[in-house]
Amino acid sequence: MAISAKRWLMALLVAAAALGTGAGCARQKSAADEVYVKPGDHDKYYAFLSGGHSGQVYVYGIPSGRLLNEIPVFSPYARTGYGFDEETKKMMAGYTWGDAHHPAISETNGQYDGRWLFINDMPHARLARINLSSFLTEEITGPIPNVSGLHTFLLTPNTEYALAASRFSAPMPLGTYQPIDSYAKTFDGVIAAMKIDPKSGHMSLDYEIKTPPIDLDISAAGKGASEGWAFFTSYNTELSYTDMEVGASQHDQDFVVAVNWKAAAQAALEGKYTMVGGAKVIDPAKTPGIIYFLPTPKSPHGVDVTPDGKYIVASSKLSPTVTVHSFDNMMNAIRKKDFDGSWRGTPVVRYKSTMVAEVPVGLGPLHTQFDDKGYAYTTLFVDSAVVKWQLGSWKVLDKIPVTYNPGHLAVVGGDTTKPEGKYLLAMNKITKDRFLGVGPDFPTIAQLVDITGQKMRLLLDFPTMGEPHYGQIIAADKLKPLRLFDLAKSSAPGVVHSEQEAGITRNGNKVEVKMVAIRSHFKPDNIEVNQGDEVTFHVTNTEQDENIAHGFALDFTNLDIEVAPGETKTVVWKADKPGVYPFYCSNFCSALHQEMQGYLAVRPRK
Ligand code: RUQ
Ligand code: CUA
Repeated sequence: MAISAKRWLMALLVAAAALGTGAGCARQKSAADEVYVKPGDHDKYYAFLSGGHSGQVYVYGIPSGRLLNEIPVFSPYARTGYGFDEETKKMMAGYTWGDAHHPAISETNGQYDGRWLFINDMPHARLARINLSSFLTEEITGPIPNVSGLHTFLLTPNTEYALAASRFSAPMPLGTYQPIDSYAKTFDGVIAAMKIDPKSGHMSLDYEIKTPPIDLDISAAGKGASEGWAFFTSYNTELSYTDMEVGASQHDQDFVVAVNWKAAAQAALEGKYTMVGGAKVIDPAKTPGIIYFLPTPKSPHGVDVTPDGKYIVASSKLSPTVTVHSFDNMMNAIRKKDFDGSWRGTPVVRYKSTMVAEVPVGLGPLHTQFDDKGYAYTTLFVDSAVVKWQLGSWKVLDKIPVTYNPGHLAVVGGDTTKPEGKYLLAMNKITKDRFLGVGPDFPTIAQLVDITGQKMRLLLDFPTMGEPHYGQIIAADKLKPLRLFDLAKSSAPGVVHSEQEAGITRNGNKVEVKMVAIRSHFKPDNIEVNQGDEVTFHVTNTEQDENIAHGFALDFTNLDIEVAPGETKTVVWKADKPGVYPFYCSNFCSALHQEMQGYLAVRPRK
């Protein structure tokens, strides 16, 4: 008995060992293992998420979900003094907020090239460009003429253009009064083509295309097979201007607007435009071949183009389907003039001719991204889920609940010609019960999902800042972040390269201070001016050691900047009130950081 019991135990141990090496090994890593980045290790990906009406862009490490940086774009940011110094103040042009929706990393051959990140400000119709080496905002355009509510824009596959569109139609040029009830006759929609300089990234307006007063919503660039085209969803083909939730939801179909941007650029070159509000505006009714309407069910929101460029996928807010249009079919229909009439001079392509599938994804589809294996992923706002479906078979394969009500989603490279797959990030609108309470304003939430297997698998929740609308995820090795500014090469206004060059000069009542900040003092650190003087400080951090930033904060004023190693920033201050103003380094930099201080004395007017 004893022996057989022993044997039985042995057999059990052998079986357990076999399980350990066989079936045990095939066991999936836990979600915690997969997102854990151990201290000192780095994340494999960057995620750039917009901050909505915070006006900023937030940078996260993926898969850890760690918040790495806030990049100020449309709103001032005291931490770095963005919006406080002369250069960024000028860029912001007096605005102190923006509503940042759709970040877009610059592309070469339809793939993220890691040079710049562009982002829109809807209410002021501006675009901004962040340098992805310095992670600083380098450019903000002025409001783009004739555009009201710049909700969507796209980058063409080689970053030739940013095509931006108006969500709100308005009389052109902006500033023109028309009675609101003349909407259908006197309001216009606009698609604006901002040309991007390939070297500097600088944006300038090339041409615009007029559309009927529909609400242009979301857009995607054609690529591969469809390069040269761009696609915009629209709602409100009803031309409603009041009680929109009812008025703009009447039609069974609205339009995807297909734009041949290369043909439009050519038409602009040939002078086929009229100048309106300082823009070359092309009227598609007078210049055919530039835009076409693709009927698409029920107030479509997101539109996305498959990695090969062959299909255009539109998500219908008010129908439980995504509609797939074939680009080839569209081109054939255009060639054969297979139209369902026209609307305001623009051909309406026959729906049955372009549509190849209505994929029954579920309720409230909003946005789609793609992976590297021929699958598509669509967010369902109403169902609170992400759905996986297959290109070609158009079959729905899997559905994962997310918490709650997702808007956009991002797959690594998921809108490019070469998605990486691997992860999907759902950006959800409602958090409810997912985090510790922090008062009635809940943090927003992103959820990281593993998409390498047949079934999607939730890995991680993390809170997001502001309201992320869209985000893009790029492999970390595609970016080469700058470590410091090269002081020797700097020609910034007022730069000094050593303490010998620092000093104070006066010209009438204008005082110019060229100041050095270096561990752990300012030079000069005692400054005397007269009441009424205008004082310009150029503060140079002459350090050439990584990660040693200094601050310059002047007490009792609105003046605070942070200066990175090798950087110079300029601030201007009017010495209105006599007194003695301490200034200090506001960024902890050294053991004697607390000694890094000085005085500015303002002598009273005699
Ligand atoms: S939108 S939730 Cu501003 Cu991008 Cu679709
Ligand atoms: Cu410099 Cu603290």
